[in-house]
Amino acid sequence: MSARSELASPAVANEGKPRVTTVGLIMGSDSDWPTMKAAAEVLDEFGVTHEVSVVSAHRTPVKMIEYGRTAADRGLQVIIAGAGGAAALPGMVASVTPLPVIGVPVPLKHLDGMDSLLSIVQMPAGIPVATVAIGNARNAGLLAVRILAATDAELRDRMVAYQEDLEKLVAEKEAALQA
Ligand code: RP5
Repeated sequence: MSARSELASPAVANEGKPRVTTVGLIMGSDSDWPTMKAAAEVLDEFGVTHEVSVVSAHRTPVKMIEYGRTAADRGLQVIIAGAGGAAALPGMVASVTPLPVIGVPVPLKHLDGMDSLLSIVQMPAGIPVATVAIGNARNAGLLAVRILAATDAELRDRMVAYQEDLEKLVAEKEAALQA
């Protein structure tokens, strides 16, 4: 899906709005970026500021704990965490932050991302991670927007406009089929 695809958000009027970083977008490796950038694109479309970091549960465990422990105090409100394979990052970060964490299973060369999905979704009771479909970082971005929109009327209006655009798109495609 392209950066400005047919499912892209409506033009958002975020000019002049305060720029406060609200979403932390992290991934286990820079190799996850081709998948994870779709989340960043959605946040940009909705005018939601974000920071991007490479934080590995296995290769940089101390950095990961530090990131999770300080995230809320630094002003973040939602964390999107993508990882592949033995994808411990979303769950481990969720264990050290009170913030909502959205997990993105990144598909690797083997197992079609099922390993990533199961590693992220099978959390023990008490530590939730909202897991999106394999490779669907766009939905992770949209879910982050919805979480923020629960307490932000303007963002909610943008989400409603986006959903209306989706409905229109489906109607247009249906009309094209029937033409
Ligand atoms: C995971 O290992 C990362 O999230 C990535 O999906 C995977 C492979 O990392 P690289 O070997 O490409 O750096 O921790």
